[in-house]
Amino acid sequence: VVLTIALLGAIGGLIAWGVIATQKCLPETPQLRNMDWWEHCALYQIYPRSFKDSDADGVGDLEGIMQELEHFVDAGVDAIWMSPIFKSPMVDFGYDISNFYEIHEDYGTMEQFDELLKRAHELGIKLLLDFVPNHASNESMYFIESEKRNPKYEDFFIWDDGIPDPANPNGRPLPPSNWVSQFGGSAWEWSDKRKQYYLHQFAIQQADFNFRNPAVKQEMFDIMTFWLDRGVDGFRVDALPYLIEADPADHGGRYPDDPLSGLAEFESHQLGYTIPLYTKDLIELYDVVYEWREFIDNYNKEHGGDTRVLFSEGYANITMTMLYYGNEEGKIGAHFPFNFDFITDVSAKSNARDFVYTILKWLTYMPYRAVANWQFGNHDNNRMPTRFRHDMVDGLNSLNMMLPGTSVTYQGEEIGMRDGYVSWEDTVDVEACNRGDEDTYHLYSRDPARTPYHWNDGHKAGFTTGDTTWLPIAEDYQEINLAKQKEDAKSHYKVYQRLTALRKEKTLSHGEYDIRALSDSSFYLVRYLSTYDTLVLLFNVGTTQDTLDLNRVPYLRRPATVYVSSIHSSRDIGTVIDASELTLAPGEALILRSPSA
Ligand code: FRU
Ligand code: BDF
Ligand code: MG
Ligand code: MG
Ligand code: CA
Repeated sequence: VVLTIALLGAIGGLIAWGVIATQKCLPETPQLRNMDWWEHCALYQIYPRSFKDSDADGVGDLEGIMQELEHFVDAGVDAIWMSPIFKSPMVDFGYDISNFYEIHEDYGTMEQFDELLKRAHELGIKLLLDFVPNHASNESMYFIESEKRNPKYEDFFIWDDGIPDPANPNGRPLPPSNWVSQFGGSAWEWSDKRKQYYLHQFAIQQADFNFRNPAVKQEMFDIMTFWLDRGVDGFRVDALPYLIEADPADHGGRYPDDPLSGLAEFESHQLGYTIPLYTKDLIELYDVVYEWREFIDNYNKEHGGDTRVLFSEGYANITMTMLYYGNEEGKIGAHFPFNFDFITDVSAKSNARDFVYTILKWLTYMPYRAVANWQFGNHDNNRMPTRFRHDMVDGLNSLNMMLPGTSVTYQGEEIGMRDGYVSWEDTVDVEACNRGDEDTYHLYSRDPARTPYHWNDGHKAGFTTGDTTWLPIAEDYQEINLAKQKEDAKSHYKVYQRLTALRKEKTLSHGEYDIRALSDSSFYLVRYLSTYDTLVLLFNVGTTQDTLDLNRVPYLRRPATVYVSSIHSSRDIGTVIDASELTLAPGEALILRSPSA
């Protein structure tokens, strides 16, 4: 029974599967299966520090999110995941957790959290937390006790004596291996207290847990149980490729060096100097993910109610990414791994063929009956309109919402927020500070994607009533803000609202897809389902106008009508498209509705 439930939970809408049965004589309405909430929701990432500040300290907080919950109803968002809100010294703005069971004081109290969750649920919105299992702050009780060799915590982290230094036999040993941290510098840090090195794949203050210790694994179950018992709908699970490193037992008793990349531009302390063979994507980490899935499926079974989910995070090649879904032996992992292909594989330089290829890559490699997901940004990457072009915002949001599976929006994408300018003096991101200097920090900084949300054109963009903010407000807030976009006749936000409404149609939740480049500049995405309207996205991702031959678009019956268009399009909602020739301006996107083919 457990297995059946697990299987049912894992499977989702590879689209044909949405249709349980079609009658032999069309056009009769197909019988459609029920979808679980997470299989086709509009998911939204909140970066809590920058969403809304309620107490004028310049830092966003839970009360602020609570005040603005209606925004999600208005925008048509079904579910939210929040970057970490737990107690933290904020070296990596919450990804360095010192107490996994407490709310950070700048963000609020446990009572406020409970209230936020309750109100979100009253509004029909699911709320997911960010679960950060790879590491804990060096100020966590776990680390403090481990450093003291308290037997209960002694092996909670990856400790090693290091290698005797031939040049200095009585001095501090050399680091155990050449491993490089994600934020630059050696991944090993010396502890004077314990006279050993500990591993940190991220900042020095983020010590890597030892996942070969059963007590660590148990602690992770306890943390998840704690929040599930409070009622959360699941977790986004952080930094999974780094969960487990090579075991010295398999390498003659010492930590093996990662091979060198051979790239001359990197020095030994720089990320890129090595190839992460022993530090990333280790096959054993997937077993941990599969155990978590079993755990959450059991939790669902025991407690009933709506399905709680795991969405996994990690940048890896397609094969290692797909293993998060599960493996061919029938193990099941995350409900889905986040799809970062629109972030890593395409940019302003990409043409229509690159887009189609990137989309089909995910859909091709995805296991049978798995659920896809799409996103263009997050707190770690430059914002979507900056990475692509400003005139592509509506087309990219359309693509996100029209593809099969779940759409993921990063805070601000619904209004087309761009990167904010953050000077070196104002820079606070540990990655930028550690890897860069005054001249190079912009190559690494994640601050531009984390500047506060633009609510309106007033004081501090409506983010705070205080005089300072933890990161500057982006300079373009008077042009780009929610209040203005609600008033303007045409706006990114209004397009976004129409897109989330459109997602409710069965063609998008249950329909098949067809996608193809029409030229280097333009491609079509067709969604179709017997007896339901056909929906067609036409998108010119190029920088010159492009004339399309609509006879080449399958299932598109003309005349068709424009359901939504990019704000700079000359075709308004309701425009009838009859001719076979259609010219799209640079960046222009149209969604056409036509009767079922
Ligand atoms: C990756 C990330 C980063 C954070 C790191 C370590 O997406 O979430 O934001 O710095 O993992 O937790
Ligand atoms: C892995 C990674 C980056 C991300 C951030 C944290 O290197 O997850 O992709 O941009 O710097 O580390
Ligand atoms: Mg505040
Ligand atoms: Mg405060
Ligand atoms: Ca690790």
